[in-house]
Amino acid sequence: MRPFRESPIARDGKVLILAYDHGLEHGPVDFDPVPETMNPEAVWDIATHDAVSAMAVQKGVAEAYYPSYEDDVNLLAKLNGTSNLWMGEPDSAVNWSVDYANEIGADAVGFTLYGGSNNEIEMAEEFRKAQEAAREHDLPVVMWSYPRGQGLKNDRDPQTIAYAARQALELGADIAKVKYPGSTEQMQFAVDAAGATRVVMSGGSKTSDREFLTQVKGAIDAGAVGLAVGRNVWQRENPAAFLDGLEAVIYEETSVDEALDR
Ligand code: FBP
Repeated sequence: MRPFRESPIARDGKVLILAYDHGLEHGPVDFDPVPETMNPEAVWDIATHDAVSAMAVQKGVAEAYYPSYEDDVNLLAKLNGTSNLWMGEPDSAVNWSVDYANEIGADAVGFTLYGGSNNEIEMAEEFRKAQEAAREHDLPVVMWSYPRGQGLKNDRDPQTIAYAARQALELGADIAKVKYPGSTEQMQFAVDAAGATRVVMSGGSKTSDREFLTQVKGAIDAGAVGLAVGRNVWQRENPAAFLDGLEAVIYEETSVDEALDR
């Protein structure tokens, strides 16, 4: 396997994935705070910021818009996804193949695993197919490792998040995208559990600039290689200014105060 620093979705060994699959996962409600974000072009434009090392989208958004952005943005093909209209046990349909993502020009693939769901076994088998196909195309694999489902009481429990990070290693992901457990120490436990698999923090619903940058700083200090974020960037009135701050914390490892001054 090639060294992570040379990964097509990393910059100097760090990662900032801009996620924009919310139209499927949550529905148009996520675009309400900044109505222009309903138009995918508005978010592809945000992804041209230097801080963004890849943009994660579903197949339809890649097919329709990536050709206009392929010179400026790295594509992370989010292979599976479910709508919020689905009321069953957590599950995620595989919406495109790795071969097709590769044909469109993907630089990496992403896949959700709901560990603990009654559908975990099928999801892990689908992940196996995608992971092995990605290896054939030399595409890095990012696992959205989100324990959830009937039996799960608290998906923020540090043990659960470390388990999610470990699942990503055990199943062969290059990067595990996990929720921030709440402190640097707890995140470090997840990073340790992930071993050779790199860890990125998952964004979550929008918080204040300082609160979010503090979490990101906590993750970086814990050894995470970066962030996969959606709403905390494009639900802001000035996403480019906030990306300047994230760039400082992730790539230059500045303090939060310094990043807020950018
Ligand atoms: P956010 O930073 O907006 O949370 O986006 C990250 C992400 O994983 C998206 O890729 C996805 O659409 C969303 O979160 C799923 O959120 P959840 O399933 O936790 O509601």
